[in-house]
Amino acid sequence: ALAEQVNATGEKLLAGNQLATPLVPGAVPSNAFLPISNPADHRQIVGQWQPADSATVEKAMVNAVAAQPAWDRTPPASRAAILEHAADLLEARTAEYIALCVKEAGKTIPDSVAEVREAVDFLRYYAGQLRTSFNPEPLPGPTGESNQLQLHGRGVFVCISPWNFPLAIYIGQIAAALAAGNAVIAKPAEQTNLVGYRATQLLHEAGIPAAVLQFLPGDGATVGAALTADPRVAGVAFTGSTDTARAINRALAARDSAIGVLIAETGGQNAFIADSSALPEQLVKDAISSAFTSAGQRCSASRVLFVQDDIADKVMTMLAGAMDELKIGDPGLLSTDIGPVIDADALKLLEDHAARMNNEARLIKQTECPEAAAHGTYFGPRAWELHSLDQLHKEIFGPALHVIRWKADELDQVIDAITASGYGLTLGIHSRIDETVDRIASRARVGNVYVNRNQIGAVVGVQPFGGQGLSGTGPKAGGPHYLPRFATEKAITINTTAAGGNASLL
Ligand code: UN1
Repeated sequence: ALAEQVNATGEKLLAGNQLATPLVPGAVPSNAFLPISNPADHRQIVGQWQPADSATVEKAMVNAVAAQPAWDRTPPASRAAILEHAADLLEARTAEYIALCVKEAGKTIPDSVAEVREAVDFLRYYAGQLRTSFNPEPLPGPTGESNQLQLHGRGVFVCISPWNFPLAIYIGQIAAALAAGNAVIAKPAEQTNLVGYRATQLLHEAGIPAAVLQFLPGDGATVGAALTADPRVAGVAFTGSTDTARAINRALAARDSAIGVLIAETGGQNAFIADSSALPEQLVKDAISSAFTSAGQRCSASRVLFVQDDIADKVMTMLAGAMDELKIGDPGLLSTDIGPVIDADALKLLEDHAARMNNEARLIKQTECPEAAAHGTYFGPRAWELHSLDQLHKEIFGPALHVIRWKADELDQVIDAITASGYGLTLGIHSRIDETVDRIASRARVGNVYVNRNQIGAVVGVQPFGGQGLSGTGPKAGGPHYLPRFATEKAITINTTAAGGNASLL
């Protein structure tokens, strides 16, 4: 029933020629229209979008600067109530947002359901934290003096979000930035402007003032670069590639203005380590789900499975068998396990990687795509056996798994090789030996460790998500330290004696 509802909503969407335009009060609309195509079938046009021009970027900045102080003075409980209202609206319109994620981002229905769930969770989590932790806190001090610690928005925050979680991460970043009292300018990935546009409208409907949250679609080189170079920007929340995070960091640092804050969640070269005590059936099931769910387009996904040599042949045979069972196809069908990758550029990177791997490594399995996939950007899941992690360079973003064997006395070397990659996002461990689990978990320099389960799908408030090193700056999204990073602290001290005029704070 859900699939039918989603597909009916999706058909209506396609028929309605959806349009995503900048949401910037007072801006003059441009005449440029760019098509949005369905990754599962690029002949299908889902809608159109209008990139923001430089006059619109400037207008957004002026609006945001003017609107932020009043938003910051809005009591935390009132800001929280708006975010909670947005969560209710989103839940009530789940089918519409699932359809958008399926049609614009090529996400499967289960992935899209999880996406809406996570967005709702982010709204409620930050709203809850706002209610409990953002009220002025009285501090101790000598008699005749009153001290108070307050949290305020930093000013204008820019949120730059990825296409792989077009709703959850888009809303998660914005919800935190707004909760803390900032005005927000949101620039989603170009591939998923429609989801961003509709989510922004929903937040406005819930009560966020139009100038406090503005939607600014555009490409990274023009809109993104103009925003991050602007001295009026207090901070940037970014999820995407490590290279782009570096460029943003440089742009913020180069400004002749206040030192900007960067909260970045970037890539991973995530490993899964299994020793000979692992249960092969469970290991293969968890490795498949970690490597191939969402067509492997998660920064949390498994890229390298390190398996102890005693069980390696058995695991690889089982892996090949299980990969044969994967259903690749239309993300709008509930039976589909793996949908398309996002676009032709992503597919090209994967195909180039596959060509190199076919030369340098042993192909364990290539799952074939059905004929119907010819019009979409599909990449059949693949697994190769490598002899060293050095054979992988940058993050590979798609359904590609690499297997490396290790011998009993090589465990520390395996962990050190993972650390040497520089990335530090997720790590999976499959072992029934407590000492081994402990040794790996304590030595590894990563943000999220998952033991005897899959290594994706962090739940807001349960598994705060984010990494270290090349994988990001922290703090972890959906954890207690994320929201405070969007705020600045102000301590107020008042002389309350008669000499101070008996002043007090409201
Ligand atoms: C990302 O892929 O950009 O745990 C990060 C997970 C997700 C990953 C999101 N929270 O699988």
